[in-house]
Amino acid sequence: MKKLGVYLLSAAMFLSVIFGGNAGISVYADTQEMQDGMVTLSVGTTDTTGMEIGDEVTIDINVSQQMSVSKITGIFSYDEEVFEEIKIGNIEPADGLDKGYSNGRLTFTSNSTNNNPTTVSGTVASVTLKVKKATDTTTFSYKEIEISAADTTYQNGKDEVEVTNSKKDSRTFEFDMATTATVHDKAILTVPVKIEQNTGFSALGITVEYGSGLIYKSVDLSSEMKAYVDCKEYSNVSTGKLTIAIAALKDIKLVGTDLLYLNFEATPDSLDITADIKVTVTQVENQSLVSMNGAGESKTCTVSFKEELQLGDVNGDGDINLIDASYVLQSYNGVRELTTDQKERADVNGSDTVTLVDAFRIMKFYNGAIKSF
Ligand SMILES: [Ca+2]
Ligand SMILES: [Ca+2]
Repeated sequence: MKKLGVYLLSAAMFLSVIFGGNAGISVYADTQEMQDGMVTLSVGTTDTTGMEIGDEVTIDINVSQQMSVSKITGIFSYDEEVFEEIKIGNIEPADGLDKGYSNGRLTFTSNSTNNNPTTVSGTVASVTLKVKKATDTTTFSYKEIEISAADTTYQNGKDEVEVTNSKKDSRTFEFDMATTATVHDKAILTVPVKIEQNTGFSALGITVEYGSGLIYKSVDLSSEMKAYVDCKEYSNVSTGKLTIAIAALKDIKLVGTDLLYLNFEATPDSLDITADIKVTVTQVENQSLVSMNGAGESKTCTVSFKEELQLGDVNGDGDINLIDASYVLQSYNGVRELTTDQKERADVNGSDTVTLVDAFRIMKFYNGAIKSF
Protein backbone atom coordinates (compact mmCIF):
# COMPACT_ATOMS: atom_id res chain seq x y z
CA MET A 1 0.00 0.00 0.00
CA LYS A 2 2.84 2.34 0.80
CA LYS A 3 4.29 1.73 -2.66
CA LEU A 4 0.90 2.47 -4.34
CA GLY A 5 0.71 5.83 -2.47
CA VAL A 6 4.06 6.85 -3.90
CA TYR A 7 2.81 5.92 -7.39
CA LEU A 8 -0.35 8.02 -6.98
CA LEU A 9 1.61 11.02 -5.72
CA SER A 10 4.03 10.76 -8.66
CA ALA A 11 1.09 10.53 -11.10
CA ALA A 12 -0.50 13.67 -9.60
CA MET A 13 2.75 15.61 -9.99
CA PHE A 14 3.11 14.32 -13.56
CA LEU A 15 -0.44 15.43 -14.49
CA SER A 16 0.14 18.76 -12.82
CA VAL A 17 3.22 19.38 -14.98
CA ILE A 18 1.43 18.28 -18.19
CA PHE A 19 -1.78 20.24 -17.67
CA GLY A 20 -0.33 23.29 -16.00
CA GLY A 21 -2.19 22.84 -12.75
CA ASN A 22 -5.56 22.90 -14.49
CA ALA A 23 -6.14 19.18 -14.27
CA GLY A 24 -8.21 19.50 -11.17
CA ILE A 25 -5.26 18.90 -8.88
CA SER A 26 -4.63 22.17 -7.07
CA VAL A 27 -2.89 20.87 -4.02
CA TYR A 28 0.55 21.80 -5.36
CA ALA A 29 1.68 25.33 -6.33
CA ASP A 30 3.08 24.35 -9.66
CA THR A 31 6.08 25.96 -11.40
CA GLN A 32 6.33 25.85 -15.17
CA GLU A 33 8.75 27.08 -17.81
CA MET A 34 6.96 29.86 -19.70
CA GLN A 35 6.11 29.10 -23.29
CA ASP A 36 7.05 31.50 -26.13
CA GLY A 37 4.24 33.89 -26.96
CA MET A 38 2.70 33.85 -23.52
CA VAL A 39 4.12 37.32 -22.87
CA THR A 40 4.90 39.52 -25.85
CA LEU A 41 6.19 43.03 -26.49
CA SER A 42 4.60 45.22 -29.15
CA VAL A 43 4.70 48.78 -30.45
CA GLY A 44 1.44 49.79 -32.09
CA THR A 45 0.18 47.17 -34.51
CA THR A 46 3.13 47.02 -36.92
CA ASP A 47 6.12 47.65 -34.64
CA THR A 48 6.71 50.88 -36.57
CA THR A 49 6.70 54.32 -34.98
CA GLY A 50 8.34 57.73 -35.17
CA MET A 51 11.77 57.70 -33.49
CA GLU A 52 13.11 61.21 -34.08
CA ILE A 53 14.34 63.41 -31.22
CA GLY A 54 11.48 64.26 -28.85
CA ASP A 55 9.16 61.49 -30.08
CA GLU A 56 7.65 59.18 -27.48
CA VAL A 57 7.56 55.43 -28.03
CA THR A 58 5.17 53.22 -26.09
CA ILE A 59 5.92 49.52 -25.79
CA ASP A 60 3.10 47.30 -24.57
CA ILE A 61 3.72 44.19 -22.49
CA ASN A 62 0.93 41.74 -23.29
CA VAL A 63 -0.28 38.37 -22.05
CA SER A 64 -1.74 36.03 -24.63
CA GLN A 65 -4.61 34.72 -22.53
CA GLN A 66 -6.87 35.79 -19.71
CA MET A 67 -5.32 34.81 -16.39
CA SER A 68 -5.93 35.20 -12.71
CA VAL A 69 -2.66 36.83 -11.63
CA SER A 70 -1.19 37.85 -8.31
CA LYS A 71 2.24 39.01 -9.49
CA ILE A 72 4.10 39.90 -12.70
CA THR A 73 7.84 40.60 -12.74
CA GLY A 74 10.46 41.06 -15.43
CA ILE A 75 13.42 43.02 -16.74
CA PHE A 76 12.75 45.32 -19.68
CA SER A 77 15.78 46.48 -21.72
CA TYR A 78 16.17 49.39 -24.17
CA ASP A 79 19.00 51.27 -25.88
CA GLU A 80 20.01 53.97 -23.41
CA GLU A 81 21.87 55.87 -26.17
CA VAL A 82 18.53 56.40 -27.91
CA PHE A 83 15.97 56.78 -25.12
CA GLU A 84 15.44 58.70 -21.91
CA GLU A 85 12.61 59.47 -19.47
CA ILE A 86 11.19 56.03 -18.95
CA LYS A 87 7.63 55.84 -17.66
CA ILE A 88 5.44 52.83 -16.97
CA GLY A 89 1.68 52.79 -16.91
CA ASN A 90 -1.47 50.71 -17.49
CA ILE A 91 -0.14 48.25 -14.92
CA GLU A 92 -2.08 45.18 -13.89
CA PRO A 93 -2.30 44.07 -11.15
CA ALA A 94 -2.38 47.80 -10.39
CA ASP A 95 -2.16 48.07 -6.65
CA GLY A 96 1.45 47.21 -5.87
CA LEU A 97 3.99 48.48 -8.40
CA ASP A 98 7.69 48.35 -7.61
CA LYS A 99 10.15 49.52 -10.24
CA GLY A 100 13.65 50.72 -10.78
CA TYR A 101 15.71 51.49 -13.86
CA SER A 102 19.29 52.19 -14.81
CA ASN A 103 21.61 51.61 -17.73
CA GLY A 104 18.90 50.67 -20.17
CA ARG A 105 17.13 48.22 -17.84
CA LEU A 106 13.78 48.57 -16.16
CA THR A 107 13.00 46.01 -13.50
CA PHE A 108 9.47 45.94 -12.27
CA THR A 109 7.20 43.89 -10.07
CA SER A 110 3.50 44.34 -10.17
CA ASN A 111 1.84 42.80 -7.12
CA SER A 112 -1.72 42.54 -6.06
CA THR A 113 -2.11 43.37 -2.37
CA ASN A 114 -2.88 40.51 -0.01
CA ASN A 115 -2.06 38.17 -2.89
CA ASN A 116 -5.64 38.50 -4.18
CA PRO A 117 -5.39 37.50 -7.83
CA THR A 118 -6.57 39.98 -10.47
CA THR A 119 -7.97 38.84 -13.77
CA VAL A 120 -5.73 40.18 -16.52
CA SER A 121 -5.75 39.90 -20.31
CA GLY A 122 -4.10 41.69 -23.21
CA THR A 123 -1.83 44.59 -22.20
CA VAL A 124 -0.61 44.35 -18.60
CA ALA A 125 1.87 47.25 -18.70
CA SER A 126 2.95 50.03 -21.08
CA VAL A 127 6.46 51.42 -21.04
CA THR A 128 6.90 54.90 -22.55
CA LEU A 129 10.32 56.23 -23.53
CA LYS A 130 11.35 59.56 -25.01
CA VAL A 131 13.78 59.63 -27.96
CA LYS A 132 16.95 61.64 -27.28
CA LYS A 133 18.86 60.52 -30.40
CA ALA A 134 17.11 59.46 -33.60
CA THR A 135 17.57 55.88 -34.80
CA ASP A 136 16.43 53.89 -37.85
CA THR A 137 15.70 50.69 -35.92
CA THR A 138 15.97 49.55 -32.33
CA THR A 139 15.27 46.46 -30.27
CA PHE A 140 13.39 46.20 -26.99
CA SER A 141 13.58 43.03 -24.94
CA TYR A 142 11.92 41.63 -21.87
CA LYS A 143 13.33 38.69 -19.93
CA GLU A 144 13.23 36.78 -16.64
CA ILE A 145 9.49 37.19 -16.74
CA GLU A 146 7.59 35.54 -13.94
CA ILE A 147 3.83 35.41 -13.64
CA SER A 148 2.18 34.05 -10.53
CA ALA A 149 -1.22 32.90 -11.66
CA ALA A 150 -3.87 31.15 -9.57
CA ASP A 151 -2.11 27.85 -9.00
CA THR A 152 0.91 28.01 -11.29
CA THR A 153 4.00 30.18 -11.45
CA TYR A 154 5.32 30.64 -14.98
CA GLN A 155 9.03 31.48 -15.05
CA ASN A 156 11.90 32.55 -17.32
CA GLY A 157 9.85 33.96 -20.15
CA LYS A 158 11.39 36.33 -22.67
CA ASP A 159 10.44 38.29 -25.76
CA GLU A 160 12.07 40.76 -28.12
CA VAL A 161 10.66 43.24 -30.61
CA GLU A 162 12.49 45.08 -33.40
CA VAL A 163 10.97 48.48 -34.11
CA THR A 164 11.43 50.50 -37.31
CA ASN A 165 11.41 54.31 -37.40
CA SER A 166 8.49 55.36 -39.60
CA LYS A 167 10.13 58.74 -40.19
CA LYS A 168 13.58 57.49 -41.25
CA ASP A 169 13.08 58.06 -44.99
CA SER A 170 11.58 61.52 -44.61
CA ARG A 171 14.67 63.24 -43.22
CA THR A 172 15.34 65.71 -46.00
CA PHE A 173 17.41 68.70 -46.95
CA GLU A 174 16.82 70.38 -50.31
CA PHE A 175 18.11 73.67 -51.63
CA ASP A 176 17.38 75.80 -54.66
CA MET A 177 18.97 78.65 -56.60
CA ALA A 178 18.36 80.53 -59.85
CA THR A 179 19.37 78.72 -63.05
CA THR A 180 20.49 81.93 -64.79
CA ALA A 181 21.86 85.31 -63.74
CA THR A 182 23.15 88.31 -65.66
CA VAL A 183 25.98 90.62 -64.70
CA HIS A 184 26.53 93.95 -66.36
CA ASP A 185 30.09 95.12 -66.69
CA LYS A 186 32.04 94.49 -63.47
CA ALA A 187 29.16 94.50 -61.03
CA ILE A 188 29.18 92.09 -58.08
CA LEU A 189 27.08 89.03 -58.80
CA THR A 190 25.16 87.59 -55.86
CA VAL A 191 23.62 84.11 -56.12
CA PRO A 192 21.20 83.36 -53.26
CA VAL A 193 20.98 79.71 -52.13
CA LYS A 194 17.57 78.99 -50.64
CA ILE A 195 16.41 76.22 -48.28
CA GLU A 196 13.51 74.41 -49.98
CA GLN A 197 12.89 71.42 -47.70
CA ASN A 198 14.43 70.70 -44.35
CA THR A 199 13.62 68.36 -41.49
CA GLY A 200 16.51 69.70 -39.41
CA PHE A 201 20.27 69.62 -39.89
CA SER A 202 23.21 70.41 -37.65
CA ALA A 203 26.05 69.97 -40.15
CA LEU A 204 26.15 70.94 -43.80
CA GLY A 205 29.01 70.62 -46.29
CA ILE A 206 28.83 72.41 -49.63
CA THR A 207 31.21 72.72 -52.57
CA VAL A 208 30.93 75.52 -55.11
CA GLU A 209 32.61 75.10 -58.49
CA TYR A 210 32.78 78.20 -60.68
CA GLY A 211 33.91 78.79 -64.24
CA SER A 212 36.72 81.00 -65.50
CA GLY A 213 35.82 84.65 -65.81
CA LEU A 214 34.50 84.66 -62.23
CA ILE A 215 36.43 85.87 -59.18
CA TYR A 216 35.24 84.56 -55.80
CA LYS A 217 34.56 87.45 -53.42
CA SER A 218 32.76 86.13 -50.33
CA VAL A 219 30.06 83.92 -48.81
CA ASP A 220 27.50 85.57 -46.54
CA LEU A 221 25.11 83.63 -44.33
CA SER A 222 21.53 84.88 -44.44
CA SER A 223 20.40 86.83 -41.38
CA GLU A 224 17.99 83.97 -40.49
CA MET A 225 20.85 81.44 -40.50
CA LYS A 226 23.20 83.64 -38.45
CA ALA A 227 21.00 83.12 -35.39
CA TYR A 228 21.62 79.35 -35.44
CA VAL A 229 25.08 78.71 -36.79
CA ASP A 230 27.84 78.13 -34.25
CA CYS A 231 30.67 77.38 -36.59
CA LYS A 232 31.38 78.13 -40.21
CA GLU A 233 34.32 77.74 -42.50
CA TYR A 234 34.79 78.99 -46.03
CA SER A 235 37.84 77.90 -48.01
CA ASN A 236 38.75 78.86 -51.52
CA VAL A 237 40.52 75.53 -51.96
CA SER A 238 41.70 76.20 -55.49
CA THR A 239 40.89 78.46 -58.41
CA GLY A 240 37.36 77.60 -59.37
CA LYS A 241 36.47 75.67 -56.21
CA LEU A 242 35.19 76.71 -52.82
CA THR A 243 34.13 74.66 -49.81
CA ILE A 244 31.66 75.72 -47.15
CA ALA A 245 31.12 73.97 -43.82
CA ILE A 246 28.35 74.98 -41.45
CA ALA A 247 27.76 73.48 -38.00
CA ALA A 248 25.25 74.08 -35.23
CA LEU A 249 24.80 72.61 -31.76
CA LYS A 250 21.13 71.87 -32.40
CA ASP A 251 19.20 71.05 -35.56
CA ILE A 252 18.43 74.06 -37.73
CA LYS A 253 14.87 73.71 -38.99
CA LEU A 254 14.53 76.81 -41.18
CA VAL A 255 12.53 76.22 -44.38
CA GLY A 256 11.77 78.65 -47.22
CA THR A 257 14.44 81.16 -46.20
CA ASP A 258 17.77 81.95 -47.79
CA LEU A 259 20.68 79.82 -46.59
CA LEU A 260 23.54 81.94 -47.86
CA TYR A 261 24.71 84.25 -50.61
CA LEU A 262 27.59 83.51 -52.98
CA ASN A 263 29.28 86.68 -54.16
CA PHE A 264 31.39 86.82 -57.32
CA GLU A 265 32.95 89.46 -59.49
CA ALA A 266 33.53 89.35 -63.23
CA THR A 267 37.09 89.65 -64.52
CA PRO A 268 37.61 92.76 -66.68
CA ASP A 269 38.08 90.73 -69.86
CA SER A 270 35.11 88.44 -69.34
CA LEU A 271 32.42 90.45 -71.10
CA ASP A 272 30.02 88.67 -73.44
CA ILE A 273 30.83 85.21 -72.13
CA THR A 274 28.96 82.79 -69.87
CA ALA A 275 30.18 80.77 -66.89
CA ASP A 276 28.58 78.16 -64.63
CA ILE A 277 28.36 78.15 -60.85
CA LYS A 278 27.68 74.61 -59.60
CA VAL A 279 26.66 74.09 -55.96
CA THR A 280 26.74 70.57 -54.49
CA VAL A 281 25.70 69.46 -51.02
CA THR A 282 28.43 67.00 -50.04
CA GLN A 283 27.31 66.31 -46.49
CA VAL A 284 24.12 66.84 -44.53
CA GLU A 285 23.61 65.47 -41.03
CA ASN A 286 21.27 66.09 -38.18
CA GLN A 287 22.35 66.04 -34.55
CA SER A 288 21.56 62.32 -34.27
CA LEU A 289 24.13 61.62 -37.04
CA VAL A 290 21.64 59.41 -38.89
CA SER A 291 21.35 59.40 -42.66
CA MET A 292 19.46 62.20 -44.40
CA ASN A 293 18.25 62.59 -47.96
CA GLY A 294 19.95 65.48 -49.75
CA ALA A 295 23.67 64.71 -49.85
CA GLY A 296 24.93 64.65 -53.43
CA GLU A 297 22.31 67.06 -54.76
CA SER A 298 23.62 69.67 -57.23
CA LYS A 299 22.27 72.83 -58.85
CA THR A 300 23.87 74.95 -61.55
CA CYS A 301 23.46 78.65 -62.28
CA THR A 302 24.64 79.93 -65.68
CA VAL A 303 25.97 83.46 -65.46
CA SER A 304 26.07 85.81 -68.48
CA PHE A 305 28.39 88.82 -68.56
CA LYS A 306 27.29 91.77 -70.59
CA GLU A 307 28.62 95.21 -71.40
CA GLU A 308 27.41 97.91 -69.08
CA LEU A 309 23.83 98.74 -69.83
CA GLN A 310 23.76 102.17 -71.46
CA LEU A 311 20.42 103.63 -70.46
CA GLY A 312 18.75 105.63 -73.20
CA ASP A 313 20.63 104.00 -76.09
CA VAL A 314 17.61 101.93 -77.00
CA ASN A 315 18.82 100.75 -80.43
CA GLY A 316 22.33 100.07 -79.10
CA ASP A 317 24.27 102.11 -81.68
CA GLY A 318 26.37 103.90 -79.07
CA ASP A 319 24.54 107.25 -79.25
CA ILE A 320 21.55 108.61 -77.37
CA ASN A 321 19.44 110.62 -79.77
CA LEU A 322 15.95 111.12 -81.21
CA ILE A 323 16.07 107.70 -82.91
CA ASP A 324 16.08 106.14 -79.42
CA ALA A 325 13.15 108.33 -78.36
CA SER A 326 11.29 107.29 -81.51
CA TYR A 327 11.85 103.61 -80.65
CA VAL A 328 10.08 104.23 -77.35
CA LEU A 329 7.21 106.14 -79.03
CA GLN A 330 6.81 103.37 -81.64
CA SER A 331 6.81 100.77 -78.90
CA TYR A 332 4.22 102.80 -76.99
CA ASN A 333 2.04 103.04 -80.13
CA GLY A 334 2.37 99.31 -80.74
CA VAL A 335 4.21 99.57 -84.06
CA ARG A 336 7.57 98.30 -82.74
CA GLU A 337 8.33 95.40 -80.46
CA LEU A 338 11.40 95.98 -78.30
CA THR A 339 13.77 93.14 -77.37
CA THR A 340 14.42 92.37 -73.70
CA ASP A 341 17.73 94.28 -73.81
CA GLN A 342 16.12 97.21 -75.62
CA LYS A 343 13.36 97.36 -72.99
CA GLU A 344 16.00 97.49 -70.23
CA ARG A 345 17.80 100.35 -71.97
CA ALA A 346 14.52 102.15 -72.74
CA ASP A 347 13.27 102.14 -69.13
CA VAL A 348 15.40 105.15 -68.19
CA ASN A 349 13.38 106.09 -65.10
CA GLY A 350 13.60 102.53 -63.71
CA SER A 351 9.85 102.08 -63.41
CA ASP A 352 9.99 98.54 -64.90
CA THR A 353 7.71 99.72 -67.74
CA VAL A 354 8.46 101.55 -71.00
CA THR A 355 6.15 104.59 -71.35
CA LEU A 356 6.02 108.11 -72.78
CA VAL A 357 7.83 109.32 -69.65
CA ASP A 358 10.92 107.40 -70.82
CA ALA A 359 10.64 108.91 -74.34
CA PHE A 360 10.45 112.48 -72.90
CA ARG A 361 13.48 111.87 -70.66
CA ILE A 362 15.52 110.58 -73.63
CA MET A 363 14.56 113.75 -75.58
CA LYS A 364 15.50 115.94 -72.58
CA PHE A 365 18.89 114.18 -72.38
CA TYR A 366 19.41 114.74 -76.11
CA ASN A 367 18.50 118.44 -75.73
CA GLY A 368 20.89 118.79 -72.80
CA ALA A 369 18.05 119.59 -70.34
CA ILE A 370 19.20 116.69 -68.14
CA LYS A 371 22.72 115.31 -67.78
CA SER A 372 21.86 111.82 -66.60
CA PHE A 373 18.89 109.52 -66.11
CA1 LIG B 1 20.90 104.98 -79.92
CA1 LIG C 1 9.94 103.67 -67.57
